[in-house]
Amino acid sequence: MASIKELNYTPNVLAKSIFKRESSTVGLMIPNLSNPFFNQLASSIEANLLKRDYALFLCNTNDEPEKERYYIEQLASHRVAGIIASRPLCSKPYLDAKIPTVSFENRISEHTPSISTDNYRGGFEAFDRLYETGARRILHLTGPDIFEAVAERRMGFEDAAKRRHIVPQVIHFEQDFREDMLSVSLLNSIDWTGLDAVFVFNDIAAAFVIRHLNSMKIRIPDDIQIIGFDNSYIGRLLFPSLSTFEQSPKEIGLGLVETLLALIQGETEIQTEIRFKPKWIPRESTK
Ligand code: XLF
Repeated sequence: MASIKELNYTPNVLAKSIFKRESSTVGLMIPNLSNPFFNQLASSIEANLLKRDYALFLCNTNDEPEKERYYIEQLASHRVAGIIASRPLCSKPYLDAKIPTVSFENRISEHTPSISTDNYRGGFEAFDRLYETGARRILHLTGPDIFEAVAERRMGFEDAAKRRHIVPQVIHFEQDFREDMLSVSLLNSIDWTGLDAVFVFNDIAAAFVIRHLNSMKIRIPDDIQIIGFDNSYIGRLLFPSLSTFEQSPKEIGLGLVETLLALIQGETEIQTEIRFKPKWIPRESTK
């Protein structure tokens, strides 16, 4: 102990991990750092890992499979103990790397544990809630279908509409929200005057819609009601504040970390699909 103090010794974690063939670092793939939901999810995962003495290697994949493949190689060469892949867009590279992995949303394989929200149910309920307030001309602004959660929200929404004999309008954003979308906007091409309500695939995209409607002096919720998805903190900062469905980063982050650590420890009885219930959060943007 005296020598450790005197020499100001710190262990060489890298050397130790080469010797043990594994480190106490976990790789976290985040698909979009501009989206507040993913900030909150990353914070929750980091806090849960820290409590268990694991450090984080953060990889911003930008929803690009190329970057994802690059990071999988990096993580493998750093001998990470495991990977948490959010919204992964490739699967073979994860399976080839043979590192314990869990995903948030998009499934990597039927054996790779995955955690998500019951998105179908959220989409279904979003339609019903709007319908019950009298809205009939309803638009769904959805995202790319390669995001499984988003496709499920759309399917739930469309099935609920079909049950009421309504054909909703559906418009696709080509990607999750990015800052460059502020300049060239798909929103300019939509005829908002013919609508009673909009269900937007996530809160950050809904924030973008609220900003646009405010600039056009369209009153929310009197002229158009809006529902988002996530319950990320941005919904409370907006005016009017956003009604939404909550998927809890706390619950999801804890679930991802516990499942990954169980995998790392070699447990065999691991649930491969965990779904959390979305929770309705009514605020000012709906009636
Ligand atoms: O992938 C979906 C789309 O966006 C994810 O759950 C999110 O709602 C996060 O904002």
